[in-house]
Amino acid sequence: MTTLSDWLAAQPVDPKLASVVATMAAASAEIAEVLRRAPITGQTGLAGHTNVQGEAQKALDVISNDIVLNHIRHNPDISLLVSEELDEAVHIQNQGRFMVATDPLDGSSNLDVNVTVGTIFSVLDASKGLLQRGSSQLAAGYAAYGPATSLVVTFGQSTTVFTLDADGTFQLTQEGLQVSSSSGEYAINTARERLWDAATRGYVAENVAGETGPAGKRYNMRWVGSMVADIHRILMRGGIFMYPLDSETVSKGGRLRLLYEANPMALLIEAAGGRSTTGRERILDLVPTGIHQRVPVILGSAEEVTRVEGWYGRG
Ligand code: P6P
Repeated sequence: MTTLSDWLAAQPVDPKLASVVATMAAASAEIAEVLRRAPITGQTGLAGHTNVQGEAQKALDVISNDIVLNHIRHNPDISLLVSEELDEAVHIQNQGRFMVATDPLDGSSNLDVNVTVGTIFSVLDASKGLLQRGSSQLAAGYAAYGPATSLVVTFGQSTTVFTLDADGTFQLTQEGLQVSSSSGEYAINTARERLWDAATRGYVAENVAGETGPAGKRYNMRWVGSMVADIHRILMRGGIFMYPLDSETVSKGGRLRLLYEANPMALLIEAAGGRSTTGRERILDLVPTGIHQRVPVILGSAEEVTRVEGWYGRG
């Protein structure tokens, strides 16, 4: 087996950039350990305050953010941190070339029912400012805390999967992921159907119509309610993930955050041959307006995303 550190050493990238991925992997391994025992140690439940999104922070949101911050502070090549759990960007030190944008514990509302959650991260050149297009990302990845802890990373050209071993090292378990177009799985919160626009409604109706409908194949709907879990399934066996604009989210620009959810996931999906869009434009082309900006997110197999765009193109 190849360890993450051996694999990183063999990548044609700046070793300092590789060290940022290693830092986020080490933070994820520590978070995985905390999550595994949280019901025993009593670290579940609310932290008693809200984040910039106005969402009640769970104790583990804050703990995970602190773990990431602690690891980042020990990497001299990281100078800036943007986190869902912090209102403002944090200057770690002046010299480091890299900035990390992270959702330290995405999907944490699932923790109480022991469903997969994750840590999402994006790596950018700190000298180019906080609000860079997703296409400027130098690396992206996530840890999925499920039956196994998976670490999925890209430097933009391919998407690679590692699995956390009992000794705390990540072992290479899959290389060169390709988002399959043959899957008939779509992920969307169908309880919001009454809020959808015509494009979302039209695309989903084609899926529901199954083999005899315009899509010409049978579909299954999967919605975990944890972006990392849904995206990991799509990377591993195809499909499409949708959190589109609807009549409720339109006022905020969307539900999911651009810098530390949509952009890193879009880079991972596109590096695996998939596509990412807001419905009208490529996610990685968006120029952010703020570090906590929300956007519509539609990403997954190229064929499915293209069909969704066709519905948006109908006006
Ligand atoms: P809903 C989790 O809170 C999250 O940010 C994503 O991980 C997930 O995909 C989405 O929200 C779930 O949203 O509306 O189904 O609760």
